[in-house]
Amino acid sequence: MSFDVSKFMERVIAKNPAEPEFHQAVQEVISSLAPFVDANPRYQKDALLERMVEPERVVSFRVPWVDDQGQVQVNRGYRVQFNSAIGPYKGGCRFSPKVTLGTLKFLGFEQTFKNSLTGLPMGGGKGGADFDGVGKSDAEVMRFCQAFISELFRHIGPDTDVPAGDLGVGGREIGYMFGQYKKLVNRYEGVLTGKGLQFGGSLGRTEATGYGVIYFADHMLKRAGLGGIEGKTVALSGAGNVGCYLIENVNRMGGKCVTVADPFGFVYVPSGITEEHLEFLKPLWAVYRRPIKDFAEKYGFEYREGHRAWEVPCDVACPTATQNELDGEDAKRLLNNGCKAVVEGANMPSTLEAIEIFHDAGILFSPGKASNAGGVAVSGMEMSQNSERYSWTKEEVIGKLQQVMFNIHETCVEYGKKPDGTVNYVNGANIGGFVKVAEAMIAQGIV
Ligand code: 2IT
Repeated sequence: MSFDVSKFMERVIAKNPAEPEFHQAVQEVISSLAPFVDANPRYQKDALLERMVEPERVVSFRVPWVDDQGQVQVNRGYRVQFNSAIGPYKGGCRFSPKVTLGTLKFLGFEQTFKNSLTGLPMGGGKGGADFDGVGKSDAEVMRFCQAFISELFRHIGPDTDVPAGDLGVGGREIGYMFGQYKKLVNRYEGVLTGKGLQFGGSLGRTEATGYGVIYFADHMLKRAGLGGIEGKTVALSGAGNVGCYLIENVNRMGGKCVTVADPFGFVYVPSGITEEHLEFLKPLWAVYRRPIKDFAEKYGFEYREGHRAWEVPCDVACPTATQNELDGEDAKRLLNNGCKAVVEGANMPSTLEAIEIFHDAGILFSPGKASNAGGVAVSGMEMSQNSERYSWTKEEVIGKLQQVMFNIHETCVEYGKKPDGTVNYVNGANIGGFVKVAEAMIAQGIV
C-alpha cells in the first residue's frame, strides 16, 4: 500500500497542536521519505515512522533565578530527547524569548537526521529556555545558567545526553553550565561540548559550522560543473559564530562575501569582507553585544535597515540566522539576482515555499541538516577527545571535518540523485539520514 503523506501529517498535526515549526520539519522529511518507504516496505512496519516523530522523552522545568535588583525571575527550561537509536542524545541548547516546546521539537527532530548524516554515533536532542540574555549582566547570565543546570544535570551525562550551544548559548554560557554540572555530580566528564580549550574543548569547534557550510558548498558547486567557491560572490544573513567563520573560509578558498546581517538590517560590502573586517566582526556580538550597524559606521559601508540580505546580486546565498528567515518572496528575489546555489547554514532557514521555488528553478539547494552539520560533527569529535582524555591538533580536527562534509555530500548524492543526473539534496539528506536511524531502530526492537 502506498504511503499517504496527508493522512500521516493529519495525525501529526492533531497530536501536536500549535507547533507549526514541528509540523513543517516533519512535512519536509516525510515528503522525501514517502517514495523511499514505498519502494522499501520494511520501513513502514511496526509504526517505525510514527515512532520517529514522537520524542523519546521531553522534560520541561521551572528555572527560578534572582536578578541584579534582587527580584525573582522565572523561566521555563526544556530538553527534548528525540532519538537515541544510534548514540546518546546530542544537540544544542537555545536561549531566546521565542523558544517554545514546538521550536525545540522541530530542532530535536532535525538534529536526529543531521547527526546521523555526520556518520558519528550521536542521537538527536535539543534543549533551551525562554531566557533573553540581551541586556543581562554577566552575573545574571551565570545565575541563570546555574539554575538551568541545577535541574537539567539529572537528565544529562556523557553517555546519556550531551548538550551544546545554539542561538543565545556560546562559550560563556557553556562554561557556567559545565562548572555547575561538575559541582553537582562531582565528576569531571565531557557532558557538554563547545567548552573552553582549557577544560576539554576541541580545537576547531568555533570554526566548524561556518567552515563546514563552505566545504559543502564547494562540493555542490563542483559536482554541478560550476567550479567551486573560488571566484564566487556569497551573501549571508548572519555575523555571529557561523557567519564569521563562513566568511573566513570563503576568503581562504578564493571567493568573497558581500553581506553581513543581524535581525535589524544588513550591511552591504560589494568589494568583499576582508580579514581586517573579520577581526572587528568576530567579537562584535560575541563579546560586546553590539548591533551590525556599528560595522557599517566604522568602515563607512551601506547599512540597509529593516532589509534582508537576499536583495543583492550573488552566486551563492547562505542563510545563517534562524528558522524561516528566507521566504518565497526572498527566493524570487535571489533568483532574479542570479543566485545559483542556496546553502543553508542554520536550522530550517528556508520556508517550504522558498525550497519549492529553488527546486522549480533548478538551482542548487542544500538543507541545513546536511550543509550545517559541521558544528555538531566537531562536537562529536570533542566527545571522542574527552573520552580518551587527549586533545587532537587543529589540523587533525579540520581534516576530519572536511572528510565528514565530503561524506555527507556523497550520501546526499547517493540518495538524492535524479534520473537526469542532478541531485535533490533535500531528499538525499532526509533519506540518507533516515536509513541509519531506521536500521538501528529495527534491530533494537519496539522500545
Ligand atoms: O544546530 C546544531 O547543530 C547545533 N546547535 C550544534 C549542536 C552540537 O551539539 O554541537
